[in-house]
Amino acid sequence: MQPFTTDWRKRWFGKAVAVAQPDTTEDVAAVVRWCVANNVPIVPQGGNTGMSGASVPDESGQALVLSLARMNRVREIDLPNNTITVEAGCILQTIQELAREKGKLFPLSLGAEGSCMIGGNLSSNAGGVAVLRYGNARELCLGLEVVTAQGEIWNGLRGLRKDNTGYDLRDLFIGAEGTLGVITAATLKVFPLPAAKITAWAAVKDLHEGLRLLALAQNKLGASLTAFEVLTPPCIELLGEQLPQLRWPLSTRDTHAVLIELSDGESEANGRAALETLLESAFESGLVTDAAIAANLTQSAEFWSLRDHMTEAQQRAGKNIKHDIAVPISRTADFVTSTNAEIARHFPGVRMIVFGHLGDGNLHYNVSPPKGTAGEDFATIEGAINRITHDAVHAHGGSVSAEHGLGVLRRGEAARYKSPVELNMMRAIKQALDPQGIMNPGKGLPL
Ligand code: FAD
Ligand code: 2HG
Ligand code: ZN
Repeated sequence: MQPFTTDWRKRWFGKAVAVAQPDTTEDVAAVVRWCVANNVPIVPQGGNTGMSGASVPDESGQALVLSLARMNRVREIDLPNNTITVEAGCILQTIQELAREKGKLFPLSLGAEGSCMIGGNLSSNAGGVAVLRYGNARELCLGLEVVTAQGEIWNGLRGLRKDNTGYDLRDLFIGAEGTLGVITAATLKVFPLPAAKITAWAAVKDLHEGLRLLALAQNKLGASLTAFEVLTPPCIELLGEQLPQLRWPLSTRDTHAVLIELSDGESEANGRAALETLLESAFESGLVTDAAIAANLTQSAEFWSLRDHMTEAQQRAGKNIKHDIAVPISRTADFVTSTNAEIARHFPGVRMIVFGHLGDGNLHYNVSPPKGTAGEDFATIEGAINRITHDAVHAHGGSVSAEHGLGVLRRGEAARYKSPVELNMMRAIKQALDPQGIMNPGKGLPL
């Protein structure tokens, strides 16, 4: 059972009464009805790659893990409707490949795509690196099939882009972290496959300049701009230390670096010309000090690999404190400058490993121990660092959980900044849909 009771970060070690792996919706419903009758809490689980401890049971050993891994069939491909309907246990990468085989793009893309599952992506409303252009998991889903907390089956697998027939139940289950019901299948949007994707790294002086480059890129590239990711200088230093085999393509490591990806519907040449024009203009105005455009797909994969290895580089450097924050894009640079200074004042020497989805205003505002130490004292300072960070996020009009969900990690922090009105409405929803409190207790907002 151990792989089902321990999370990906090896931070939470739970116990379960059993692990169930049903392979049909009817069997999921039967398992849920058995849990209702016997008052056994249910922890739905997909790929178990979540970062907030939402997908594993607590230490009581009373909950049942409901793994959707065996529900991995493709139900329908409707190309004229630009939709595919798949079961919750389909691995994200398999869905991307399926879409590609059909000449389409399923754009949800994140580091765990080889093992996370679409039910988990939807339940945590995953983001990733293509949100800027295509939106997060919520925006890619048109319909759901759900087993309710009473063990009934709701077939809401509608492939409609317009449907105003009542409250949007689908959107309640998306991002609910398994606290309202079990997603068993989903109808997903697919898009035209771009003719080419071109990738570049560009060096900018600081995050303010990064934001000016984002505005320029949006103006010049419009909808072709698909990713705009940032690494701050300590991230690049950390990559060099921990993963020296990864080649850094810019002349200096002492820089902020932006990874830009452009998708072109027409041709490689067209896309390349557009990206070159953007970078030329950024050079001329002094915005960009150095840049490298990937010459081919292999090099593009190398560029992405640097970005994708940030989590691993941090793991190798010892204990770390993660913050998955969002602020309005316009306020990201101010937030980082002032909060870095505040943390440095209280905890001199800690390394601010700030990176992520600048184009969405979502940064992984992570903290690693001072160079040469392994962060033995991190458990004792985590609360104080969280307080500084999340108070600053709140003061900047932001969110303490942008894409990783609340799980057990952020439930208290999120509740701290919610108004009683908002919490009461959410409490009413939880009570209406899961009156017995059987679905993933102890995860998400404490309602
Ligand atoms: P799990 O971890 O199994 O579950 C996540 C939540 O969903 C839990 O609350 C669980 O109870 C619930 N759940 C799972 N399946 C169901 C279901 N069928 N019905 C109801 N509830 C369900 N996340 C991002 O958003 N963006 C990133 O860029 C990103 N990068 C990552 C990189 C790495 C290397 C790793 C390890 C993780 C990353 N993540 C990222 C976090 C994580 O991969 C995603 O949140 C992913 O969407 C979780 O999917 P999963 O199948 O592993 O879900
Ligand atoms: C990413 O964007 C993921 O790479 C993981 O969301 C972030 O490791 C992290 O903190
Ligand atoms: Zn992320």
